[in-house]
Amino acid sequence: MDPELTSKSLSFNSARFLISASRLDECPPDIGAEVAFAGRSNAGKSSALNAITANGKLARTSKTPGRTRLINFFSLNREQCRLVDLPGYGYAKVSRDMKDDWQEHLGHYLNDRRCLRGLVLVMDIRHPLTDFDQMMVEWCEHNNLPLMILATKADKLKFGQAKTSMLTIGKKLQSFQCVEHLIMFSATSKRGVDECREALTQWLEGEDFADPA
Ligand SMILES: Nc1nc2c(ncn2[C@@H]2O[C@H](COP(=O)(O)OP(=O)(O)OP(=O)(O)O)[C@@H](O)[C@H]2O)c(=O)[nH]1
Ligand SMILES: [Mg+2]
Repeated sequence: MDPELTSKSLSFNSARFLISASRLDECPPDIGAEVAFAGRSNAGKSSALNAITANGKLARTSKTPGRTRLINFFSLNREQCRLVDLPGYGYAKVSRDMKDDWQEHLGHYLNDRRCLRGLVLVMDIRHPLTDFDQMMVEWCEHNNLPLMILATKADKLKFGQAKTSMLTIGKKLQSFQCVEHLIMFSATSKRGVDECREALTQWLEGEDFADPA
Protein backbone atom coordinates (compact mmCIF):
# COMPACT_ATOMS: atom_id res chain seq x y z
CA MET A 1 0.00 0.00 0.00
CA ASP A 2 1.16 3.53 -0.74
CA PRO A 3 2.44 4.93 2.62
CA GLU A 4 1.52 8.43 1.47
CA LEU A 5 -2.09 7.39 1.26
CA THR A 6 -2.27 5.24 4.37
CA SER A 7 -0.78 7.89 6.66
CA LYS A 8 -3.17 10.61 5.57
CA SER A 9 -6.19 11.22 7.73
CA LEU A 10 -9.45 10.47 6.03
CA SER A 11 -11.00 13.46 4.30
CA PHE A 12 -14.53 13.21 2.98
CA ASN A 13 -14.10 16.34 0.89
CA SER A 14 -11.61 14.38 -1.17
CA ALA A 15 -14.27 11.99 -2.50
CA ARG A 16 -14.10 11.36 -6.24
CA PHE A 17 -16.34 9.35 -8.51
CA LEU A 18 -14.65 6.04 -9.22
CA ILE A 19 -16.93 3.74 -11.21
CA SER A 20 -20.54 2.65 -11.74
CA ALA A 21 -21.41 -1.01 -11.67
CA SER A 22 -24.61 -2.75 -12.59
CA ARG A 23 -23.34 -6.16 -11.49
CA LEU A 24 -21.03 -7.53 -8.87
CA ASP A 25 -18.32 -8.43 -11.35
CA GLU A 26 -18.11 -4.80 -12.46
CA CYS A 27 -17.37 -3.55 -8.94
CA PRO A 28 -13.83 -2.47 -7.99
CA PRO A 29 -11.66 -5.24 -6.49
CA ASP A 30 -13.06 -6.44 -3.18
CA ILE A 31 -10.22 -5.11 -1.00
CA GLY A 32 -9.86 -2.32 1.53
CA ALA A 33 -12.89 -0.83 3.25
CA GLU A 34 -16.25 0.26 1.94
CA VAL A 35 -19.40 1.77 3.46
CA ALA A 36 -22.60 1.65 1.42
CA PHE A 37 -25.65 3.93 1.54
CA ALA A 38 -28.93 2.09 1.16
CA GLY A 39 -32.53 3.14 1.48
CA ARG A 40 -35.79 3.64 -0.24
CA SER A 41 -35.89 5.43 -3.51
CA ASN A 42 -36.06 9.20 -3.02
CA ALA A 43 -35.15 8.90 0.69
CA GLY A 44 -32.16 11.16 0.17
CA LYS A 45 -29.15 8.80 -0.13
CA SER A 46 -27.35 10.70 -2.87
CA SER A 47 -28.06 14.04 -1.16
CA ALA A 48 -26.67 12.66 2.11
CA LEU A 49 -23.51 11.54 0.33
CA ASN A 50 -23.12 14.98 -1.21
CA ALA A 51 -23.56 16.66 2.18
CA ILE A 52 -21.02 14.36 3.80
CA THR A 53 -18.46 14.95 1.06
CA ALA A 54 -19.32 18.67 0.82
CA ASN A 55 -19.66 18.20 -2.91
CA GLY A 56 -23.09 18.98 -4.29
CA LYS A 57 -22.13 17.50 -7.63
CA LEU A 58 -20.72 14.18 -6.51
CA ALA A 59 -23.75 11.89 -6.56
CA ARG A 60 -26.65 12.73 -8.84
CA THR A 61 -29.82 13.65 -7.00
CA SER A 62 -33.30 14.01 -8.39
CA LYS A 63 -36.89 14.76 -7.59
CA THR A 64 -37.78 11.70 -9.66
CA PRO A 65 -37.43 8.52 -7.62
CA GLY A 66 -35.17 5.88 -9.08
CA ARG A 67 -32.42 8.25 -10.16
CA THR A 68 -29.59 6.04 -8.94
CA ARG A 69 -29.86 2.81 -10.91
CA LEU A 70 -26.31 1.63 -10.67
CA ILE A 71 -24.02 0.93 -7.77
CA ASN A 72 -21.84 4.06 -7.74
CA PHE A 73 -18.43 3.95 -6.09
CA PHE A 74 -16.58 6.99 -4.74
CA SER A 75 -12.98 6.86 -3.64
CA LEU A 76 -11.55 8.75 -0.67
CA ASN A 77 -8.02 9.99 -0.03
CA ARG A 78 -6.97 6.71 1.54
CA GLU A 79 -6.01 3.79 -0.59
CA GLN A 80 -8.94 1.40 -0.98
CA CYS A 81 -11.41 3.42 1.08
CA ARG A 82 -14.71 3.90 -0.66
CA LEU A 83 -18.25 5.17 -0.20
CA VAL A 84 -20.98 3.51 -2.23
CA ASP A 85 -24.31 4.90 -3.39
CA LEU A 86 -26.73 2.02 -3.85
CA PRO A 87 -29.84 2.12 -6.04
CA GLY A 88 -32.95 2.89 -4.04
CA TYR A 89 -35.47 0.18 -3.39
CA GLY A 90 -39.20 0.40 -3.64
CA TYR A 91 -39.35 2.38 -6.83
CA ALA A 92 -42.66 1.38 -8.36
CA LYS A 93 -42.37 2.78 -11.86
CA VAL A 94 -39.77 0.45 -13.26
CA SER A 95 -40.72 -2.78 -14.92
CA ARG A 96 -40.86 -5.90 -12.82
CA ASP A 97 -37.91 -7.44 -14.65
CA MET A 98 -35.76 -4.46 -13.96
CA LYS A 99 -36.82 -4.46 -10.34
CA ASP A 100 -35.90 -8.12 -9.93
CA ASP A 101 -32.63 -7.40 -11.64
CA TRP A 102 -31.71 -4.62 -9.24
CA GLN A 103 -32.72 -6.56 -6.22
CA GLU A 104 -30.69 -9.48 -7.34
CA HIS A 105 -27.56 -7.40 -7.94
CA LEU A 106 -28.06 -5.49 -4.73
CA GLY A 107 -28.47 -8.79 -2.93
CA HIS A 108 -25.25 -10.09 -4.44
CA TYR A 109 -23.42 -6.95 -3.45
CA LEU A 110 -24.68 -7.10 0.13
CA ASN A 111 -24.10 -10.81 0.53
CA ASP A 112 -20.76 -11.15 -1.19
CA ARG A 113 -18.89 -7.92 -0.63
CA ARG A 114 -16.21 -8.74 1.91
CA CYS A 115 -14.79 -5.22 2.20
CA LEU A 116 -18.16 -3.86 3.33
CA ARG A 117 -17.56 -2.41 6.82
CA GLY A 118 -21.01 -1.05 7.47
CA LEU A 119 -24.28 0.04 5.99
CA VAL A 120 -25.81 3.49 6.21
CA LEU A 121 -29.58 3.17 6.01
CA VAL A 122 -31.08 6.46 4.89
CA MET A 123 -34.74 7.03 5.72
CA ASP A 124 -37.03 10.02 5.46
CA ILE A 125 -37.64 11.09 9.06
CA ARG A 126 -41.32 11.56 8.15
CA HIS A 127 -41.66 8.00 6.81
CA PRO A 128 -39.24 5.89 8.82
CA LEU A 129 -38.86 2.13 8.91
CA THR A 130 -40.78 0.97 5.88
CA ASP A 131 -41.07 -2.79 5.41
CA PHE A 132 -38.01 -2.76 3.24
CA ASP A 133 -36.06 -0.74 5.82
CA GLN A 134 -37.01 -3.30 8.45
CA MET A 135 -35.77 -6.03 6.17
CA MET A 136 -32.43 -4.28 5.81
CA VAL A 137 -32.12 -3.89 9.58
CA GLU A 138 -32.87 -7.58 10.05
CA TRP A 139 -30.41 -8.48 7.34
CA CYS A 140 -27.64 -6.46 9.05
CA GLU A 141 -28.48 -8.04 12.39
CA HIS A 142 -28.33 -11.51 10.89
CA ASN A 143 -25.04 -10.81 9.10
CA ASN A 144 -23.40 -8.89 11.97
CA LEU A 145 -22.94 -5.84 9.80
CA PRO A 146 -22.75 -2.51 11.69
CA LEU A 147 -25.61 -0.23 10.79
CA MET A 148 -25.98 3.53 10.89
CA ILE A 149 -29.44 5.03 10.52
CA LEU A 150 -29.72 8.50 9.03
CA ALA A 151 -33.16 9.94 9.65
CA THR A 152 -32.94 12.57 6.96
CA LYS A 153 -34.96 15.58 5.75
CA ALA A 154 -35.18 16.66 9.41
CA ASP A 155 -35.46 20.23 8.11
CA LYS A 156 -38.97 19.32 6.93
CA LEU A 157 -40.16 18.91 10.53
CA LYS A 158 -40.26 21.17 13.54
CA PHE A 159 -37.51 20.20 15.96
CA GLY A 160 -39.97 18.76 18.49
CA GLN A 161 -41.60 16.56 15.85
CA ALA A 162 -38.21 15.42 14.61
CA LYS A 163 -37.17 14.54 18.15
CA THR A 164 -40.36 12.52 18.67
CA SER A 165 -39.74 10.63 15.43
CA MET A 166 -36.17 9.86 16.58
CA LEU A 167 -37.46 8.48 19.87
CA THR A 168 -39.97 6.28 18.06
CA ILE A 169 -37.31 4.97 15.68
CA GLY A 170 -34.93 4.36 18.61
CA LYS A 171 -37.55 2.40 20.49
CA LYS A 172 -38.38 0.22 17.52
CA LEU A 173 -34.73 -0.56 16.98
CA GLN A 174 -33.61 -1.01 20.56
CA SER A 175 -33.37 -4.78 20.37
CA PHE A 176 -31.04 -4.70 17.36
CA GLN A 177 -27.36 -4.98 18.26
CA CYS A 178 -26.27 -3.98 14.75
CA VAL A 179 -27.57 -0.41 15.10
CA GLU A 180 -24.46 1.52 16.14
CA HIS A 181 -25.60 5.01 15.22
CA LEU A 182 -28.96 6.72 14.91
CA ILE A 183 -28.53 10.24 13.60
CA MET A 184 -30.99 13.05 12.94
CA PHE A 185 -29.86 14.34 9.56
CA SER A 186 -30.54 16.95 6.93
CA ALA A 187 -28.67 17.39 3.68
CA THR A 188 -30.22 20.84 3.47
CA SER A 189 -29.28 22.21 6.90
CA LYS A 190 -26.23 19.87 7.25
CA ARG A 191 -27.51 18.69 10.62
CA GLY A 192 -25.81 15.44 11.59
CA VAL A 193 -23.08 15.68 8.96
CA ASP A 194 -20.20 15.88 11.47
CA GLU A 195 -21.55 13.05 13.57
CA CYS A 196 -21.97 10.91 10.48
CA ARG A 197 -18.43 11.67 9.30
CA GLU A 198 -17.05 10.65 12.67
CA ALA A 199 -18.89 7.34 12.58
CA LEU A 200 -17.80 6.66 8.99
CA THR A 201 -14.19 7.41 9.87
CA GLN A 202 -14.36 4.95 12.72
CA TRP A 203 -15.71 2.24 10.41
CA LEU A 204 -13.35 2.93 7.53
CA GLU A 205 -10.23 3.27 9.67
CA GLY A 206 -10.77 -0.19 11.09
CA GLU A 207 -8.09 -2.67 12.10
CA ASP A 208 -7.08 -3.29 8.48
CA PHE A 209 -5.22 -0.04 8.47
CA ALA A 210 -3.46 -0.49 11.80
CA ASP A 211 0.33 -0.75 11.73
CA PRO A 212 1.35 -4.35 11.21
CA ALA A 213 3.91 -4.04 14.08
N1 LIG B 1 -35.64 19.29 2.34
C1 LIG B 1 -34.79 18.29 2.08
N2 LIG B 1 -34.84 17.66 0.89
C2 LIG B 1 -33.97 16.64 0.67
C3 LIG B 1 -33.03 16.22 1.66
N3 LIG B 1 -32.33 15.18 1.17
C4 LIG B 1 -32.81 14.97 -0.08
N4 LIG B 1 -33.78 15.84 -0.39
C5 LIG B 1 -34.56 15.89 -1.67
O1 LIG B 1 -35.18 14.63 -1.87
C6 LIG B 1 -35.15 14.26 -3.25
C7 LIG B 1 -34.47 12.91 -3.41
O2 LIG B 1 -33.13 13.01 -3.02
P1 LIG B 1 -31.99 12.01 -3.56
O3 LIG B 1 -30.77 12.30 -2.76
O4 LIG B 1 -31.89 12.07 -5.04
O5 LIG B 1 -32.63 10.60 -3.13
P2 LIG B 1 -32.06 9.13 -3.37
O6 LIG B 1 -32.35 8.36 -2.14
O7 LIG B 1 -30.65 9.17 -3.81
O8 LIG B 1 -33.02 8.62 -4.52
P3 LIG B 1 -32.79 7.44 -5.61
O9 LIG B 1 -31.44 7.65 -6.24
O10 LIG B 1 -33.93 7.61 -6.51
O11 LIG B 1 -32.85 6.17 -4.86
C8 LIG B 1 -34.43 15.41 -3.97
O12 LIG B 1 -35.42 16.28 -4.48
C9 LIG B 1 -33.63 16.08 -2.86
O13 LIG B 1 -33.37 17.43 -3.10
C10 LIG B 1 -33.01 16.93 2.92
O14 LIG B 1 -32.25 16.65 3.86
N5 LIG B 1 -33.92 17.95 3.06
MG1 LIG C 1 -29.75 8.46 -5.49
